[in-house]
Amino acid sequence: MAKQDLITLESDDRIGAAADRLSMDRREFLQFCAAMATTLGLPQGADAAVAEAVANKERPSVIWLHFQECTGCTESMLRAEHPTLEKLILDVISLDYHETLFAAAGHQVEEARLAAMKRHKGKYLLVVEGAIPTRDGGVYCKIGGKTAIELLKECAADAAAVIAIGSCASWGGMPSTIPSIPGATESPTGSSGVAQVLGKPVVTIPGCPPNPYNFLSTVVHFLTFGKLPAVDEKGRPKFAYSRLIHENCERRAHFDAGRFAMEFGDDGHRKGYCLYKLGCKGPETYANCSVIMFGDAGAGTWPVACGHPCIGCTEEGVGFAKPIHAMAKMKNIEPSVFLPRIVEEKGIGATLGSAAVLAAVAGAAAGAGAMVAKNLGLSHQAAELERAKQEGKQADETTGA
Ligand code: FSX
Ligand code: SF4
Ligand code: F3S
Repeated sequence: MAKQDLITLESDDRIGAAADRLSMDRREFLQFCAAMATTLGLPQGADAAVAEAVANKERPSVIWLHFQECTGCTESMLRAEHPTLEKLILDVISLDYHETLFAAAGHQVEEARLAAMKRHKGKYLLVVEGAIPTRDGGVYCKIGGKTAIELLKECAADAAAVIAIGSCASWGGMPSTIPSIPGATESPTGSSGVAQVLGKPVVTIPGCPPNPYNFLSTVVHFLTFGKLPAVDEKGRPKFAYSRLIHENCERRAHFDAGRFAMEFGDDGHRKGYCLYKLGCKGPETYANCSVIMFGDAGAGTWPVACGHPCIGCTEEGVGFAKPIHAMAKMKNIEPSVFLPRIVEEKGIGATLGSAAVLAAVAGAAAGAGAMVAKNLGLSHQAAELERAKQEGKQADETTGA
């Protein structure tokens, strides 16, 4: 048998074993690896490298700290499917310390943390969830007699890499909100992000809560390439945070056509019009919610699809800083090339050409693009009819007819 065949067989065995461990069949496992490779924006063929890395039995040790937060980050991870966090914990990473998920408490878990840090010195991943209170020497959050500042510095010293998960750990998030009382310039406890406290950049996965797949993909990148993915100036992985939500939003064609919901529950809101005038921060928020949706709760589940404006939860200076109803600053006014164009002559609907581009990009079945165009055209016609009716009514009232 040729050497090449032996290698293939060996890796086939490993992939089969990894699929078994994750309670998937081979096909599902390879689909999961391909999805991770696509999310990471890796070139064609990289799914094989991802599969090899995930199949590898050498699991990186992870120490997960909790500080000022609501535990929503862990909760959103627990809701992830393909694989579930439970599988991820047991089979892809070795979770050696996690305060929420550990059955043990007190001295036992502190010993587990110290033992894991010693055993995996220089090799473990440190994941931090929650903000760090820095005011008054950090007395507002203590675990095992140590302040959050002390714990963070102690655990970060020998970590291979540090990941700040959630907006709280990324820059302070919700706990860092400045109260609206005269003279207040910071949060009552001085809540800060991991990078601020450590004085060096770390990878951040903001969101309140963050999308579990962005964390999973970051870990898979670490497994595949032995390093964390490329990040922007705020430490956010570029594969997930380099596009504005507004660029790929399903309501974008309505924005371009000037069709807005003006009040919650009004006609435009019920028809799925753009939420900009209700305070949607999609135009100034970098995240991939409009592309990969959120978790696995079902189709179309992300804030805007559910009818709520994006509050900019991934964006420092926007989420928890700007009032929810305040209108967003437009960062990019170029029309999206991925969505059907509403033509200038007062929007009779998307052109078939642009709809075909949409269908091709979305990988939709033949004819889907035309359906999108048709539906947008129909909803526009319905709105125009309604408007004409209202105008007719108003004219009648004015003339007393
Ligand atoms: Fe913060 Fe995560 Fe929001 Fe909550 O823990 S990002 S408050 S979802 O839990 O840190
Ligand atoms: Fe979507 Fe919000 Fe942009 Fe409207 S303003 S298109 S709802 S992201
Ligand atoms: Fe957050 Fe806006 Fe996405 S509120 S979850 S960044 S749509």
